[in-house]
Amino acid sequence: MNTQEFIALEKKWGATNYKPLDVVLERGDGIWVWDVDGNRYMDCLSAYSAVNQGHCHPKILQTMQEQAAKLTLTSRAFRNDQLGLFYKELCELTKSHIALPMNSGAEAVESCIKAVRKWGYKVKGVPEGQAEIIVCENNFHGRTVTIVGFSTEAQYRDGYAPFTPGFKVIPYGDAQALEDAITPNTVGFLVEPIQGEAGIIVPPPGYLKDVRRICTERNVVLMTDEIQTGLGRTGKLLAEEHDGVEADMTMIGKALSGGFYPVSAVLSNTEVLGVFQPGDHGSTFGGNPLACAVARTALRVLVEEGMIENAARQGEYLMGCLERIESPHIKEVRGKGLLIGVELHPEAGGARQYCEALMKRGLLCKETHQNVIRIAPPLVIKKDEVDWAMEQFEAVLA
Ligand code: IF1
Repeated sequence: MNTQEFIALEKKWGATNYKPLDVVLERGDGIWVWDVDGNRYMDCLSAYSAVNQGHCHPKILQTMQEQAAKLTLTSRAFRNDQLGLFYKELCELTKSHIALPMNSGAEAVESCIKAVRKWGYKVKGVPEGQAEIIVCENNFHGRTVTIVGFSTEAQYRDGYAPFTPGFKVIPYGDAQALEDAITPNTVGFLVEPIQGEAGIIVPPPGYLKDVRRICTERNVVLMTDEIQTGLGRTGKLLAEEHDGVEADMTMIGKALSGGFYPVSAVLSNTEVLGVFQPGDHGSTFGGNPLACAVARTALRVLVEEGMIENAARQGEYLMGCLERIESPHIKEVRGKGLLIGVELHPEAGGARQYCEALMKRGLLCKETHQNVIRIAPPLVIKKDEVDWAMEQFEAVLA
């Protein structure tokens, strides 16, 4: 079958909750993917930062094959020989006290919300049912009803009410707004170190440091959503490190498995996540041996193969190249490491058409909202590959 035949199948049988580019991929290797017609593309989305290690990383593949042939799922009714090692290696790498294993990013966020509410009632002494969590405008934390309930993006909320109460929205990047919004019932502040879906919005320098201070002073749990910014994407293991900040709870996902399997986790100090007693929370697949084995190798290659440092180096180089492109369409280039957004002027006619033009030149990017082209290649990209990508970008944008 060719591209059009695959597209026809999707149109005939599938829900239409996405509008993908009309490219049908069948193979990936490192930063490259190939479509069913044999065309090669550089993946500059990395599955929304889930393939930081590059497509089909051979070592993660080998682990997956070996573990899949041994034991894939036990449920948490019994123990397995991968979970304890996963906990230890993950917590030591991220300087966390304890971790909770889940599957999707949204589940990690929901788990955080449940833990911080319970901490509010059991530890902080907030009256039952009165816990408040503060979030930011233009946040993206997943697609469950509770999470879209505190989204400020109309489309993500439309038609899904009634929503979960107990959330307050403040402007992003404004520490004073956080200070002013905290009440005696505030239990947590949930924030992305860089807002991804909002269009790669980088907060003012020192924002997270200020927020850290305020949360400590007011006994509010600082919860950072690093599901997209974490695991090397911004040139640090966790983006919060750019501000020298350690959150009380951190959510990770996506690249935690290198794109091989849904694996997410909540990282925490003992005080907050320690509120969960047996039976308080759970998941059929959370902490399964296949997920843990894959995640252990995904973390190991991320560190051992210098991907984090490479993201910092190539990201800085890529940003410089983009800033030097003379184009009437480019309004702003922003980001950190290999999480980069190119905002176009509205007159440019929208980012989608540039993504389609880039696709024709062998580069896969995704627009976010109307005018921002997101550039987020796997962290294994080399300088000469950045140069090739910039040639295509320049040809399309200049
Ligand atoms: C889609 C983008 C959207 C996330 C952050 C939690 C989650 C995500 C910071 C939930 C997921 C994905 C979801 C996917 C597109 C993509 C995305 F920002 F990455 F571009 F939507 F905003 N926190 N982001 O970015 O993790 O449950 O998906 O594993 O929903 O269209 P998940």
